[in-house]
Amino acid sequence: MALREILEFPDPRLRTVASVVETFDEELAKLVEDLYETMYEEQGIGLAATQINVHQRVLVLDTSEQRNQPRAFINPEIIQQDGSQTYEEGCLSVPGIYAKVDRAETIRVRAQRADGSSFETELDGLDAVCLQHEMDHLAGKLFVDYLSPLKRNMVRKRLAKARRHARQEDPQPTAAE
Ligand code: QAP
Ligand code: CO
Repeated sequence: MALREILEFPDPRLRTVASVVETFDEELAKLVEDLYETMYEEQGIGLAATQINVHQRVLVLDTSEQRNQPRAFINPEIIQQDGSQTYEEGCLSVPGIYAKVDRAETIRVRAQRADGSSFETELDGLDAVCLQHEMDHLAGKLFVDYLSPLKRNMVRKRLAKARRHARQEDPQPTAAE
C-alpha cells in the first residue's frame, strides 16, 4: 500500500477523461488499496483515480461514521436517477473550499469489483452525492465547474494564496551542517 499525492485545482491533469478498465489484475488491486489508504489518510469520504493522476475508471467511497465501510466502483455507470438534492460539497483536490451543488437524490449504479465481477446498487443521500461527485472526476469535471466563472476564479485565487502561505510557513529543510 502507498500514500499517493493528490492533484489540486487548477492542475490540467484533473481534466483528463479516464479510460475504461479492461484488465482486472494485481496492479488494479493495488490501485484500489492506494486509493483507500490515501482517502483515509486525508480524511476524505470519496476519491477518484483521476485525483492521484491515474486515468482509469476507478473510484472509492466510505461515507460511514466509523470509516469502516470501504467501497470500490470500477467502470461505474448510473443506469437510473431520480429527484434532486443539494449538498455542501468539498473535494480533496480543492482543499478548504465548500459550495452547494444540486445532484440527483437517488441513483442506481452498475459497476465492477476489483475481481471483475459486476454488481448493481442503489444509493441515496450523501452516498449518491459522493458517487456522482467522484464520477465527475473520471470525466475530468470538478464541483467548482458548477459555480459561476467569477466564483471559480475566486476559488483559484484563494487556493493560490493558501499555497503561497503554506510555502512560507513550511520552509524546505536545508542540508545539515
Ligand atoms: C466528495 O470529498 C464529497 O477541503 C468527497 O480540507 C464531499 O472527501 C461529496 C476534504 C462532500 C459530497 C459531499 C475536503 C478534506 C474531503 C477538504 C471529500 C479538506 C479536507 C473531501
Ligand atoms: Co473531489
